[in-house]
Amino acid sequence: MDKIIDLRSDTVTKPTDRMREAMMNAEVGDDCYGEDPTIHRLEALAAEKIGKPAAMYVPTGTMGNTAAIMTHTRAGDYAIMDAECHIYYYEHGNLSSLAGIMPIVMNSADGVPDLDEVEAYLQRDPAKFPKTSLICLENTHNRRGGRAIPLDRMSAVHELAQRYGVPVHLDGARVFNAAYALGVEAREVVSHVDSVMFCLSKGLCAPVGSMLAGEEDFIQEARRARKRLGGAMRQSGVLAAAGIVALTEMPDRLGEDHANAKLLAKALSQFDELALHPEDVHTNMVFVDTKPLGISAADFADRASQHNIKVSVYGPMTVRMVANHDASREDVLYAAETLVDLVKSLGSC
Ligand code: TLP
Repeated sequence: MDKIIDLRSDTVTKPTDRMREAMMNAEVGDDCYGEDPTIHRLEALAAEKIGKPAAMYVPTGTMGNTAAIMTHTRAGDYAIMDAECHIYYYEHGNLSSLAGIMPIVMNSADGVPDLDEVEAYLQRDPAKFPKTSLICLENTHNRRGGRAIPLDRMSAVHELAQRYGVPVHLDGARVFNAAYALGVEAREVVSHVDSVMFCLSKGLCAPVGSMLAGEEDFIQEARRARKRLGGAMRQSGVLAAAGIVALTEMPDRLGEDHANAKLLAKALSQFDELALHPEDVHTNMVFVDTKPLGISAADFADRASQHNIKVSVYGPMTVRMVANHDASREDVLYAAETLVDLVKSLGSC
């Protein structure tokens, strides 16, 4: 196969023809004057789809999360989150360097902090201890296997947080994948949090952009945080036009990616030593532990790339593959077959 099959992430997806066409024809204005009609349309559509009163367009998911944290908290406060969450693990300490937050990281199998542990922080006397002013969740949870967190796990955290008047922010970069896997509307997932960031530029294929959604006054304040972060843009309607196509046309096809990920996992599950269980693949991500193969993740990725398959090195001994729009069923079948041969050739399984 000549084509490069890129399974490193769903972020590698290119804009569809319909997106390119919409971008070409987008009506634009200066969004810093509030004059971009396409941005207005995207923000209204996003708010409506996600079931929150208001939404704001941001260039990246990282900026959306950072703006949310800056808006919900004050410097010196605690924010509670999972140790493997994107905000803590990948966002270059923005929560501390830009929002002045002390992260309290907790560990759990599914990425939802333990309620008793959370409550112990919420009960601390704010006169003596830093105030816990935010709890962050992630759904789907990237580093926990692309897991779709069940709604009762989210609502339990939300109910507890509400009792103490503390908001919950969701890193919902892939909230439409979560909704698809749970068989509910995205707005239902988001009904268990106060604010959400979700990405248009991952499985939904937009070239750029994410949304931050929440109450009107929260979003109004978050616009100031976005400005401080340098994310207030001018004729950004040209990008938002692709975002509108992403939101209207792409969520319903995410099931194809989930089925392709499952196919890949099923093929590799024939090797008992890999301990890869297809039922643990909830959405579009497949993780492979390369340790039983006796090679590093980088070595595995290198060997896969010799067969035109790109995978992502997710840890010294962990490889991640993400099914996405730009890798067809045929491509994934080829990748599955090739990776099975690769594993066999290593001879340790
Ligand atoms: N995730 C990327 C990498 O940064 C790891 C990927 O390939 O998965 N939240 C979650 C849960 C994410 O997975 C990501 C990107 C973000 C936020 C950040 O989005 P961007 O890249 O738009 O800042």
